Amino acid sequence: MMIIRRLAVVLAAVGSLTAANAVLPVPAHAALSDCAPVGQNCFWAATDYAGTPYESGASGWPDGTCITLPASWRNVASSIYNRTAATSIRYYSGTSCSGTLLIVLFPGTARPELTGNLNNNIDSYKVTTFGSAA
Ligand SMILES: [Ca+2]
Repeated sequence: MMIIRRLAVVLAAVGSLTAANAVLPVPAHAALSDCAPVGQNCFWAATDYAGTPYESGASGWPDGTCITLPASWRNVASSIYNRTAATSIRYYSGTSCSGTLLIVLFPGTARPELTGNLNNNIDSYKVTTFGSAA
């Protein structure tokens, strides 16, 4: 009986530790740094940059270069990050930059939560030197 009581006390302590951990604030955008190195265009399947990003090249490519995501990353992204210093990125709903232009991210900008027709819809993207009309 004593053992059961002690076990109950231990379990209660563990439970309160778990509860305490659960209420700790999660730093906002902590996982943006997972998109590395600088110059990448990153995609996460979850919102708030949670999990492992898919990293794809972006900076230094000729204006208008279009990249179709690998099949396993099409219609998947729920958060994105343009981690470049001077490249705008246009995201499209279809492969080969077809379909709808969903969103444009300027250099160094990100979206923690894609909503509406942006969510789970990106198939390809096009890079443009920031400020270029291309
Ligand atoms: Ca799509």
